Amino acid sequence: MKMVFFAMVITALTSFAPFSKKPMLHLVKMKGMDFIPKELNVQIGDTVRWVNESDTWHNVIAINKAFKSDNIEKKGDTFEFVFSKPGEYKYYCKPHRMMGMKGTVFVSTQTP
Ligand SMILES: [Cu+2]
Repeated sequence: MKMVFFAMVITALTSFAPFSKKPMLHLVKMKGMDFIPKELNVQIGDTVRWVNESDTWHNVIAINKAFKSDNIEKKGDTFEFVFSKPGEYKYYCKPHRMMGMKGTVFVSTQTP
């Protein structure tokens, strides 16, 4: 009897949850003159955190102007962006763009 009750509670909680999945946090390392990984697949509501793991400064600028970081000065400094719209977000690091420091975040809608 107790088991049935708990099963019902869990079912109720699950069906009233606003999201079909929990938002996730994705990390992109800025190392050398590269974003690692260069391409990333996320879902709406997910956060991407860029982490400076080098001894020079970087920044993160979306070509479609969706986001633009300040200078991410030193090792351990980060920049975060929450993706709320689907699409393809190409971005680059301004001082190292010519050296190929570019990346893309692909944002897909949630599957029900
Ligand atoms: Cu850079």
